Amino acid sequence: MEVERTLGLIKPDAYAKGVVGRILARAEEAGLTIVALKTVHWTRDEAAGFYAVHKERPFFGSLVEYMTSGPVVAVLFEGPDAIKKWRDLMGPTDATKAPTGTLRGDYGTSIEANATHGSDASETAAFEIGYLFSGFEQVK
Ligand code: FUP
Repeated sequence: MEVERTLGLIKPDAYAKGVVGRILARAEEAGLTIVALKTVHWTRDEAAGFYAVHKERPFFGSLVEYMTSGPVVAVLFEGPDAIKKWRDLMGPTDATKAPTGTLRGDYGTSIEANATHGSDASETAAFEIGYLFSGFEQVK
């Protein structure tokens, strides 16, 4: 398995619930290493830039509103097959359909307030990692 890097977000609903530490522990137990970590509270422009790929979608305005409603923890993960590993841990997008034992199933409440984000491919991981972390911060 190739060692990859991926970008994870712990979203405002999970931050407000106080489950950041538990989510990070589950990532580490799954074999992901935390290379870089910080808390941000996005402006509307910052959230819109991160989700620019979705800007024509009907849920975009609501998503930006939600992602600016509170702090978000950004994590640069590294590990074998990291992109898939973190997405498997998150579970499906809609938290109401996500199984117990996945992060979204355990900590999310809706398709929007779904606890976590993860890059879906190596190209998006490169964009998202660069959006959150400077080159200096990415050195381990
Ligand atoms: P995912 O890759 O699982 O995060 O899902 P998507 O890239 O399809 O969607 C990105 C984010 O948009 C989701 F995390 C939540 C939000 N979203 C909605 O609010 N409503 C929708 O119908 C679909 C996605």
